[in-house]
Amino acid sequence: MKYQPTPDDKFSFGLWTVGWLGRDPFGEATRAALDPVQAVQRLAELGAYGVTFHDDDLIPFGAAQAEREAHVKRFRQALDATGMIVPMATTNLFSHPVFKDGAFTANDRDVRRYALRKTMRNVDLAAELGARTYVAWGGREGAESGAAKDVRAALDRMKEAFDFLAEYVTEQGYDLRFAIEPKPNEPRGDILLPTVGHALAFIDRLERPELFGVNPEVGHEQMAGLNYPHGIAQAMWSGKLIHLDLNGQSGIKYDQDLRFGAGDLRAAFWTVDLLETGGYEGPRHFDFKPPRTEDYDGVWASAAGCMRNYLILRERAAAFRADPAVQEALRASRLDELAQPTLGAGETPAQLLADPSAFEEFDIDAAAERGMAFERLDQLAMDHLLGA
Ligand SMILES: [Mn+2]
Repeated sequence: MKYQPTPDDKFSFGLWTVGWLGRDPFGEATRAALDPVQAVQRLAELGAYGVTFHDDDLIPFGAAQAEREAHVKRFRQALDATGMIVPMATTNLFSHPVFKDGAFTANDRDVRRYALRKTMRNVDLAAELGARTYVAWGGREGAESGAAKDVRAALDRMKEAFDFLAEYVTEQGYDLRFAIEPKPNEPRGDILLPTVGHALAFIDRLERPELFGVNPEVGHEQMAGLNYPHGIAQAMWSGKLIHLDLNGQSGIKYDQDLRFGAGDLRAAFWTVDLLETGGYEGPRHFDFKPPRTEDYDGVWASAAGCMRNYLILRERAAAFRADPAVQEALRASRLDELAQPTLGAGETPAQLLADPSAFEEFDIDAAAERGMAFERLDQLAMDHLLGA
């Protein structure tokens, strides 16, 4: 069947995505709770290869040890029965009221110490279940007002937490890297590490940067008005795209978490084109929320739609790249020239200064008159995307 996902496609979903009950700031839940075991079974049937979780998605907050073990055992049995894997896990450091001022950067030191313990405990479980990536979304790390958060001190505390956790996984011998997930706002008025760029710069200041990458989410970058494919391209260029959250968003507004392909379809096309041609080998992870208008039939239709849209876009992007007219248009737009170094091998400043063709004899007017032919190239992309 066309566009039927298989485990080779590496599609994964968070338990909290299909398990979202539809509770929002203005309304109560519209769906009954979903058993994580059922989520694993249905996602496997739909063609996913992996499932991811926050600690509290799997084990209710505050569960006693015996209850905790029973939940993990049932989950593990469901994984074994379906062949599903856990590529990633993460910590819920935002739902409980104790985290109202953040976790790693809460002003209260005891809350910060508790947040580290809660994270270490789930890092242990993540390693036990074979996860290779540990996502850190600091949803409550931020502020609504100016003096409430000393941002430089908070970044010191954030660095302290990540350096400590990196030390912990190293000491334990876990094969696990951390992926920092940026978001500009919501639920805090302003969140620390708001964009991919902020996160990349932060990682450079850590003691073990090699253990860190980013987990960019489509909607989060678009909430900041940014170009998602450009953001993940820079993360790839930095060797830091180790995981990602695919979903849909329509412009700068609240975090919509639409299914992948909904919202900005052109950005989705270029995202798939980049992932498929740029050497990304990680999971194609969906972090979306089936709208609260849907019953469970709608939830599974929404999850299936994420994968179907990815596969359609993968086919359309491949057809775009293979089209001789596109290859010709790429040459007309001089993409091959962009791939050439600006300077000759080992060319020195003195040599560039001595090259009259670079300045004295450079025909500025002729160069300024050259069209770039980008519109023809982009229309070919549009034709392929629309199947025209
Ligand atoms: Mn989101």
